[in-house]
Amino acid sequence: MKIFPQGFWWGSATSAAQSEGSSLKGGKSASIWDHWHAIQPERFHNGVGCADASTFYENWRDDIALMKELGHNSFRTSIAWSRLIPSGDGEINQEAVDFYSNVIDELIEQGIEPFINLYHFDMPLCMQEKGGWESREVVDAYANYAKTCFVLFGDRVVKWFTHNEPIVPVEGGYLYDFHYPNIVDFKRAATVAHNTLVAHSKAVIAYRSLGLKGEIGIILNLTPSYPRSQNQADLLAAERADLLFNRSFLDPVTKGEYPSELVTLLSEYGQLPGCHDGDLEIIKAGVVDLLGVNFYFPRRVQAPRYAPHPDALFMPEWFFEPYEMPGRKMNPHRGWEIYEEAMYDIAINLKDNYNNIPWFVSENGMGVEGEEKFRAESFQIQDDYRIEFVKEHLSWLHKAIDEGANCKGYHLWTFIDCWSWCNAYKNRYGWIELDLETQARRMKKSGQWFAQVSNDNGFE
Ligand code: BGP
Repeated sequence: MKIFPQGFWWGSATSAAQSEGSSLKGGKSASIWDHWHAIQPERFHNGVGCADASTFYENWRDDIALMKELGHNSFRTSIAWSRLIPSGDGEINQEAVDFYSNVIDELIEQGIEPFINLYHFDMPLCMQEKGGWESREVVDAYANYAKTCFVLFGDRVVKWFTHNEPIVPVEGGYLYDFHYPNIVDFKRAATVAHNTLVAHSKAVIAYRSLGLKGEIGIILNLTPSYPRSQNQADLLAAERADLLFNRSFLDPVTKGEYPSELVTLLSEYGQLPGCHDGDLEIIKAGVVDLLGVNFYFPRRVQAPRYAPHPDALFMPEWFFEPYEMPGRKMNPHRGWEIYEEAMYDIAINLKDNYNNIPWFVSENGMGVEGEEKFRAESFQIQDDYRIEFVKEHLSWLHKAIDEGANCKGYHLWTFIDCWSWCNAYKNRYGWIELDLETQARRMKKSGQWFAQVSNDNGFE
């Protein structure tokens, strides 16, 4: 048996926009996702937006009962800023307070600890119209919103997270065109990243100023960068990818400052973000108590083969190129590489280079397109591939914990098949299947397996 430390967190994660639905009901204002879908539905898989998602806004009580059946002792979701404070900064929506309060109370009642995240890609449209993360007014509005959440729910919620994968809106919205506002401009992207970090730190400062008994952290997607070879040029490419995509957030939130190599690199290319006096002190105060790590697939890189075109836009890919390792193991249903050992590498990196900070796996999972083809006669989805995927990742995690890694738990992405941004319902990830027509929920084979694992606090 591989047994995990006592009190290990077993659960799953989702986010407000991806699960609640009722996206323009209950007093909620539009987020950038509602808006983008309204103006460009063709950017979404099958044209599906987040209006209904998995109807958690109506079905939360039954869904929490299912979480209990799955053996969850913890569960992460987020609060939608545009639901709680529809004008972004100002009046609180009482219906939203009641909704989140009820969800939190019911989770606690069922023995499931709520982990609450404040921002999961879902900028209120009215705040985006003021400039989104490029605007310091929006940064301050976010800090007020965060404080409001702590005051309203901080008596019961003791695990808070300021952002989920903050680099993704930077990449999607300001570099690679897969989030609204579809800007491609490195310097603006760097400003968005910097301001997000300032917003994070202001929320941490606000939380600590209230003297509540709880922990505050952030959730980062840490994607280890593996070089094609040990050649100096490949090693440098991997180092740069790591610097830009992992350490840009990981270092400030754990050590209170940007890596000096990153500052040197960006200033060399004239790409440093707009920074205000006092920002670096604010960032120093944003060191977290707890880190969530999302991991899906590794990043393999090689040294770039070509010099950038003199007129090309400055991009991270000036420093590395993706590398497809021959023989790599694939999840053919999503097109992502599977590399379970990365779990161990992440854990050991945090132990050796980040002061063994307390952390947990806040997302890991296997997306499958066309999952209905795995339905058995019994009607249940026979997702043995997902069981295998989770088991292998957990095995590497277990080994790292044995060697002293400070990992506190494992949350799958996700509890129930959910709407996922531009991919909508293309890739299914849940322990529980969602029938899009009827909204019926049905436990997959992996859900039953996970209930056993969580009950036994380990597996064979
Ligand atoms: C993560 C996000 C989640 C979720 C997941 C699956 O990076 O934090 O919000 O969307 O990716 O993504 P996809 O459906 O594109 O496979």
